[in-house]
Amino acid sequence: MQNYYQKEIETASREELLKIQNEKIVKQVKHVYENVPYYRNLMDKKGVKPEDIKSVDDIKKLPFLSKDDLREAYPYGLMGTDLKNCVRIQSTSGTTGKRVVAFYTQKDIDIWEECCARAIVAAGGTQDDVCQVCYGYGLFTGGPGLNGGSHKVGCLTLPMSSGNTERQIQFMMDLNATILCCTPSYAAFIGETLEEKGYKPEDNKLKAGIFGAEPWTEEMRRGIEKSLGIKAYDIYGLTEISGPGVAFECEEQSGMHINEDHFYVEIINPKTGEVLPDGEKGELVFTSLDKEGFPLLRYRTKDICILSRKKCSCGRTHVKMTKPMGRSDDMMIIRGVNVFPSQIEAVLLKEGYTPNYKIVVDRVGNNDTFDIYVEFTPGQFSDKISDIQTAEDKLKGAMRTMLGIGPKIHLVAPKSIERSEGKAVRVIDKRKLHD
Ligand code: DLL
Repeated sequence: MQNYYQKEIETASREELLKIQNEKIVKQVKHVYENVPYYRNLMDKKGVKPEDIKSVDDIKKLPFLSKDDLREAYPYGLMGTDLKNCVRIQSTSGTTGKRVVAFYTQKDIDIWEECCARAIVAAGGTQDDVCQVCYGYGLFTGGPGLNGGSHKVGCLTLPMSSGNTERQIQFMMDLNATILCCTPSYAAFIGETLEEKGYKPEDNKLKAGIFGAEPWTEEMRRGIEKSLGIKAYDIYGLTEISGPGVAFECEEQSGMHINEDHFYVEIINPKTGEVLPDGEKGELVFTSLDKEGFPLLRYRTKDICILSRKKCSCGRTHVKMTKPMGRSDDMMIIRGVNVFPSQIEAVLLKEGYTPNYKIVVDRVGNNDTFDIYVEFTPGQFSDKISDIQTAEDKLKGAMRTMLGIGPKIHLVAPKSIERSEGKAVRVIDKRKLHD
């Protein structure tokens, strides 16, 4: 039997869906033009008026928004309503300078949680389930989003947040968790830990997992499914557009249905901005059709993927996106945290080092390793092990404060990191995250 959280809209015909989108976009553009001066300026510069937008076909006339705009308009410049109408902010993980602060009205939160509820039901969730949420709670959207979705479905919710694996396992076993929500790398780690403790997959009551927030492969999916004895479903989202639940996998496990009644999606050529047809690979762009607090239009995600409108056996009609196949910027996701090389550079300069460094990211088993090689400046150079250790620890602490995760620091002799004649290659990412 097929299960849906909101059957009517999840299985609406394309015509019905289009009608809803067309009605919403006309209202939304008018509202944004009248209430968000920052975006009104962009529209004026492009010579587009709200009257020019009569349907979603006209969206391509609108200007794009990028992370740079978000930074420029930080913190309140892209709000669509008075602060007093908002009830929550969420933010991207541990990033200074690049931090995105998104505002939500109660209606925004309800819709966001409904999107997460759709994902949970698509993974087989019902009110008989015990849903263990070990995404981080707080500013990160993972915990609050899935927590809200789990409540909406009526699952018994275990708001674990991330970390403390011993406790996660104890609760999972003692309280018979049936659905696990966390990053795929943490799911794999939980699986390994269970195995080390001598548990077999059939010893737990889990039946499904809802994993996202970072890239993962089909191979990793198979590993997690085997070690936990579950079906593992992908979920996608980003803070700017709401959080998890922008798109989610159904039982076909072959791409994620985008909640098109709330988010209009385009794929563009990241170099030219040209809109590409379904089936072509490009950058995902979202327009929120009914967000009140933070109503972004044509937001460039930097995530590269392909859309497909092939009929899905689950009965859902909403377009599917492939797993993100990479990014069109230099953002890395390490242990679930978004990291930009520019942040690392900022810490090095602040701590008195030169920006001669190399970042090496790898995956050992299912865990990300994160190493930064940094040159001592000639004045700081020491060959005393204790001095090196102290300096490495201090730099690691500064990195942790900036990034939210601590890399392993290797201080090396001045001028020992090779110089490049062209573009410096500072990041070596050895993980194979895309099939
Ligand atoms: O990661 C929201 C989220 C929480 C999604 C929990 C799923 C589950 P941000 O911290 O703003 O929000 O990071 C958004 O993470 O642009 C992608 O590059 C990446 N990302 C999110 N989901 C996936 C996924 C949350 N399923 C950025 N596969 C996005 C690959 C993903 N990458």
